[in-house]
Amino acid sequence: MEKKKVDYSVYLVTDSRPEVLGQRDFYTVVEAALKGGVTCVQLREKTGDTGALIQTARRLHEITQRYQVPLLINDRVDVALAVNCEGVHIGQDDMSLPEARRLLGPDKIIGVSASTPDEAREAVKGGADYLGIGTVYSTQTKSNTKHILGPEGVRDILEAISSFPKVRTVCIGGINEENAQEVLSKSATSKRKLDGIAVVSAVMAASNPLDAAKRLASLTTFQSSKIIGTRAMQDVVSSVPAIVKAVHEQTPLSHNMTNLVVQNFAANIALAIGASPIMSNHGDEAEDLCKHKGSLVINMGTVDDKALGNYVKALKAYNRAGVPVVFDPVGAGATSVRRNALKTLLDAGYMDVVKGNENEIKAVVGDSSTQQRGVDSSSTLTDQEKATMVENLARTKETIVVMTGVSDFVSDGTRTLQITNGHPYLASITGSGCTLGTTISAAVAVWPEDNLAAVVGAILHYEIAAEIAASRNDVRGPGTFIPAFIDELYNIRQNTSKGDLRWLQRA
Ligand code: 3NM
Ligand code: MG
Repeated sequence: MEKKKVDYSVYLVTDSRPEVLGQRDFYTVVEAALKGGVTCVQLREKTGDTGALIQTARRLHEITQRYQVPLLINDRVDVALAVNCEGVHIGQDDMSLPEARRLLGPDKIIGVSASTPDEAREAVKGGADYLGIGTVYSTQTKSNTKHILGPEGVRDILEAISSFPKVRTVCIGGINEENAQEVLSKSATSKRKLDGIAVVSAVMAASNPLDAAKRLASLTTFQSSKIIGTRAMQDVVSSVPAIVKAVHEQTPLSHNMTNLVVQNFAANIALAIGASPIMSNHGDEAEDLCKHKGSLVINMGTVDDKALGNYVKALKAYNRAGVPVVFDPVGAGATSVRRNALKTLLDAGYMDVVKGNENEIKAVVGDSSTQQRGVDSSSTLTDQEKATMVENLARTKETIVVMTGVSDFVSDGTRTLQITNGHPYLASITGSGCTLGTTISAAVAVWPEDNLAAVVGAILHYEIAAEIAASRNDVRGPGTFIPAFIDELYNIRQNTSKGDLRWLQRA
């Protein structure tokens, strides 16, 4: 069993005391939990003779091995050595980490309890394989618990170890089916989330340990991000016609500080959806422009020092006026110039919407694991990872985050949606990402009551227009697609204002 590959998602800590176990057989309960989907077992016995403990550990190890699940022994390095199981878990008052490591060698798993950021950092620096972070909620199971951390306290600890990506983490203390998902999502930072939950009573005291383990396993596979259900999606989509119509009727100003490549195209797209475009790159003009009903798009696609100064000026003016800003960090991870521009802009003010492709959003998160070649998009993340990333970023920046791609992911930190509309031609023309930013800017300008719905409305208007255009007989490729796309953006807006919503059936 390779220790790097251990799954910590549902970590069972055993307890054989009658007040937890009742009349039931210890081994039967643990085996039921393994059948239900427990991924890691810790034998925790605080009393009893060493000989008996070794016997229990040996018998338990035979069971866990059948399920290919690691067995760790609480506190007792000697017992772990005697039965040659996968490792130990040590508390702050137990044998020290260096001593345990010396006895067990590099291949055994050593987990350490941490209840403060300092304890966590020290354990990680000392080579702990995972941390048991607790106590999350008050619990009857352990008497000498220290701080009650809550999800926020767990989050502070995850934050403290954010520069140590290899150490795994579980939380412990009062975790059950009701609060597991909340703890996982509220403790997550943009850089990392818990690898699992550790429970005693939620499984050991459950009337049906197999089902209890199964339900916990199903909660943790979704981890922190849950793509919202159809019901909530319908609620968001139900306001889309009103949003498209509001742009048409209110003609919001879409102030674009955008790159040289797409200025003309973006202005045409803005006109097609019913917005009023102004392409102004002079920072001092923002002071006047932000007085109108509208919003600002900052697109750093052809950034230079002068442009950056202008973006900062405009961002501050719009922030002062409380008027929305849409940020498009084009090519953000590609060069050091762009990474610096990104940092300058993020530090300079607040963005209501951050929209980018996978590499750009990774750059905003601060993940430099993939070097972006240019402004084109590529993908290494699964849908679930994308959903988690946008949700975490949206929550920490208190903004709406859009990650575009074959599927788009949109989140406000609580509601996370996947949108699968669009057409491959959008990837074959220049400026399709940039002009989506323009479309979003018009929608957020007219729909302050729900920025997430505004962004979803803009994406659906834009991507469904692309689908309809691409299916037209006169469209034979990306070139003929462009004018047809502008037509269909215009047609959707006109139809919606007349109450014809057939286009939205494609959502
Ligand atoms: N360690 P339950 S809390 C074994 O805070 C243990 O380090 C804790 O039991 C810590 O899941 C705890 O029944 C008991 O609340 C957790
Ligand atoms: Mg201990």
